[in-house]
Amino acid sequence: MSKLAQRAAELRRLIDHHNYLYYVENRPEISDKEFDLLLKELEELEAAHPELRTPDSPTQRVGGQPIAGFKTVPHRVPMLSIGKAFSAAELREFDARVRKTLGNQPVRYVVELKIDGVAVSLMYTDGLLTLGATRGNGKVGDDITENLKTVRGVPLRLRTDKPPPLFEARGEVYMSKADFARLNEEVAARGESPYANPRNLTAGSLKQLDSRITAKRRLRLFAYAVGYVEGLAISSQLEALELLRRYGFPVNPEIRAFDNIEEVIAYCDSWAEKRFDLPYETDGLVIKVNDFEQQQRLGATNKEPRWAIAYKFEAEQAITKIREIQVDVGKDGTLTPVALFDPPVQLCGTTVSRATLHNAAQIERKDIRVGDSVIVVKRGEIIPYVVKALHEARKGTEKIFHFPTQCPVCGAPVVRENDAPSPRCTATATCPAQLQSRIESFAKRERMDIEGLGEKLAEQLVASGLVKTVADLYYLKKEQLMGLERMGELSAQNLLDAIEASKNRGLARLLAGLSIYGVGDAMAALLAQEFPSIDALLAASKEQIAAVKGFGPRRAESVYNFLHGPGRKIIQDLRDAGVKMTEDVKPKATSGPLAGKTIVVTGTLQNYSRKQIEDLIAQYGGKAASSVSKKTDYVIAGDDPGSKLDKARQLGIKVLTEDEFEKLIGLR
Ligand code: 3BD
Repeated sequence: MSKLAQRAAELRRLIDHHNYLYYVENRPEISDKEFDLLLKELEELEAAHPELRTPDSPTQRVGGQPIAGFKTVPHRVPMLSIGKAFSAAELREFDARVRKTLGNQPVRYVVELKIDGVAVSLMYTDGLLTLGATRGNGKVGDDITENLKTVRGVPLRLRTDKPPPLFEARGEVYMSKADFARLNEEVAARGESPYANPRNLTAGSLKQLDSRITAKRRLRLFAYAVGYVEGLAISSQLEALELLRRYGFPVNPEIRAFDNIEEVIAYCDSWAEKRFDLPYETDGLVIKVNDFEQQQRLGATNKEPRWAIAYKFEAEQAITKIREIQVDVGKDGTLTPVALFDPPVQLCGTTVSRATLHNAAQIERKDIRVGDSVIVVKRGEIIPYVVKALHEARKGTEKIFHFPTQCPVCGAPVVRENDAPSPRCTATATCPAQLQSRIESFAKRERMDIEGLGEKLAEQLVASGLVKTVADLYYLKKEQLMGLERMGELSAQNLLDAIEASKNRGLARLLAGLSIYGVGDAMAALLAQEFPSIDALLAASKEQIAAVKGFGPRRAESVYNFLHGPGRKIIQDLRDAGVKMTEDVKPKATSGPLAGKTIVVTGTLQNYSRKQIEDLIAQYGGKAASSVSKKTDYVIAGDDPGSKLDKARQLGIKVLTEDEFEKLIGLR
């Protein structure tokens, strides 16, 4: 061999070795710069001496000439789809079916993260990558060999001296969250519409007719199965994964094996939140029967194996960028940061263009900056929130967010007390933003329940100067209301009737409606329980208030200062208007069917809201708790019960329907 040929071979070996360390073992030994130097030397050598170029040379990874179109290729073994489970209960059903078919033999399950990418097949002939294909419809796919050669971590040659004559690896091609964030921004900067998620951008990249474009997309691979093989016997999934790893494929490090379904479920649950910290997107986990002989006996339907199931995570995630952080002023003056997204993202069927960042403390703790790429999910499928910023996708142009020093609505100074989570506008009485949200909050169903008084009307009442405190609502005149835009006589009368009807909601709901810092619905109820009339409360000292369950000195101080400061006149005006200032306290049951019992409610009930059923439980001497444990006595299950029901069954806790509960306390 000539000196140059020797050097070329040496460079190929070195580059392959360092690629392997980087993409498979995740422990690089040289810097990116040093790596680039090796690659550059080989490229130059091959350019000057084309006869030295081999088909498995790492220089082939940068992509070659564009092609006219993809050939369709059949899969030697069909690439099956996979059944889905959305709850622990469905996993238990899967396990029951598996064990029934196997006549109760012991079963070992392999659990893999379900990478949210694009499934592909890689065929090796005598150890050399000869065909790479998409899954297509499972029977035939597209020949995308040139594109797959550019995927980081795909071995161009198997790392073995004795390769089988034919070997097919299957896996998921994916893009890291950070690469997605950066590349999608480039896509948008070119004026093209951005991709919704890394999977779509991966699919788009694999469909490029010019593999040089694919090469720039920094795609990666995790191998998860062996497809067609000749000249090799493999007897389990764990063996297959081990072989793939030995042959040089990246295999996901989070794969585990378990001997029973409860451990499988616990492992799956352990990923519910942790998955957001992974550098790539996952949409669930795949559970596979390990033993190939057992797999064979379980067989497959015409599209899915009966020996595997995908457990899907609840929350959809999306990656976007924070264009700006806006500041809203809440009812107690708290400044709430709101992230505005660019581009807006689709989540659970709606377009999300903004989400609250909660408070200054959260922004600091999560280190969220303007310009950051972030992961957004919907909590309970409704309210979007920012899980985390992708710090690894930063470019250095991101800006630390500083709260304004003046209220963005009224211009009053803003203060942040020692360890308060957010700064507040100090113009408690006069800031229109605070006043408007206090009125909205006062009129809400669970407080004074003034029908028809929502955001729009609250804004009008404040802007017109008719209302400066919530007490002013009770002094409104019909003629004044009719002076407001789009307010006829009928609507004005309806509003006055609704305000009149709100006078007898009782002290707890009134206190909750006053927007006293630190006093929400639950705290107001506790306060009214202890001091069932406003006069009793006004007569109470700070210490007496602090002694109320759940209060303490800080909250007590806030209540006391309100009652004897800005709240004094408001309360007087409310009283003069005839608003009820006492609470009809229900006697606490110390006996009765639920005395000393702890009860958890899950799912949607027919006849009660969550608060109503919890009140009922308390009224009959029981305690409502939010999570199921060994100490739980009953679980009341409504429609769509969650994991609490599974947990209760597991722990053997008595589960009641709504009817059974009503019978238990003697309502039926
Ligand atoms: C993954 C099938 C079996 C071998 C069939 C059990 C459906 C996409 O990380 N195992 C994995 C992953 C995907 C898998 C199997 N293991 N099938 C797996 C998979 N760790 N994503 N998939 N696929 C791959 C699919 N793709 C497109 C359209 C319909 N189905």
